[in-house]
Amino acid sequence: MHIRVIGAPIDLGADRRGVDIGPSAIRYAGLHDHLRALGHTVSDFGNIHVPQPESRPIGSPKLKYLDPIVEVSEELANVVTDALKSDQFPLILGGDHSMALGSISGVANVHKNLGIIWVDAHGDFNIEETSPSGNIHGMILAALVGQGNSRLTHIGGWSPKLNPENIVIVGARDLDPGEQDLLRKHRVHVYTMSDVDRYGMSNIMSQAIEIAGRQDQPIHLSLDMDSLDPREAPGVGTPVRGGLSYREAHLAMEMVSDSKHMVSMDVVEVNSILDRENATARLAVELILSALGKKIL
Ligand code: HAR
Ligand code: MN
Ligand code: MN
Ligand code: MN
Repeated sequence: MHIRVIGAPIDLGADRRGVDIGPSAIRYAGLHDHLRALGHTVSDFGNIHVPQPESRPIGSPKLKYLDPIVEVSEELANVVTDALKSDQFPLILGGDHSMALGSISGVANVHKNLGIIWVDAHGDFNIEETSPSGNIHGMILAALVGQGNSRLTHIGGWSPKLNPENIVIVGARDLDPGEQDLLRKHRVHVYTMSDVDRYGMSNIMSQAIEIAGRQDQPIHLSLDMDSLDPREAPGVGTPVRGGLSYREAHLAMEMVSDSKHMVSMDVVEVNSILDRENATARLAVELILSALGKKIL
């Protein structure tokens, strides 16, 4: 496979600085060499341009940095669409999870019935009215199904990008009250950590792939590193205890790889200021490799 690495050093969607270093930290952990050792060809677009938060007004406290986030999303969507049209696999490195608005909008330009596997401690299904923080990284999935502020929902001039019934969230353990109502109302499939405990990751991922990939639908995988337990992934902006174990996360990636449905992937929320000796970025590389075909034997 030809993998197109795209850096999206965006930290406008969250409150804590440090995720803007994420793309460099993941590259520095040896991403390209490891991907080539797996047999892939790799090219690197570099990073898309993201304005520094200090250089732009924050705007409404209910939708912080809306203007620059929309600008960055438009650009990222175009870069991702171009990669897919050139038969390349887009691997987008964040940045906070607001970057998935651009990446998934770009994939949806090419794949009309797109399934999503969203591995995350959070639902990222808030709208302005339900968000406790005004941070746009917590609103991305809602925006992609057409809910919330129209500038977020209409990247590329159209909406909705996703059918909520094609979305599966895995690893959830921190959902806001209004967000829970929205997830139920839109019938998003949510597998909580409690579900992972009860049924095991193997069963959960079989179901997730069956839902997101039904009728041979392509799947976009969005991996938020805060899905992992903070003991494994300390370098994230919003750690939540009780997350995925090292092996659970690898198994999830391996099963997505084996499904052969994945057409694009993003890896987000690596916060290098909070990380310890690049451990979270190194783990991100390991998980990317499992998602892209690495086998133990
Ligand atoms: N749900 C909270 C909010 O909307 C926290 C969201 C934190 N999100 C992430 N991405 N780190 O998953 O503000
Ligand atoms: Mn997230
Ligand atoms: Mn998260
Ligand atoms: Mn199939």
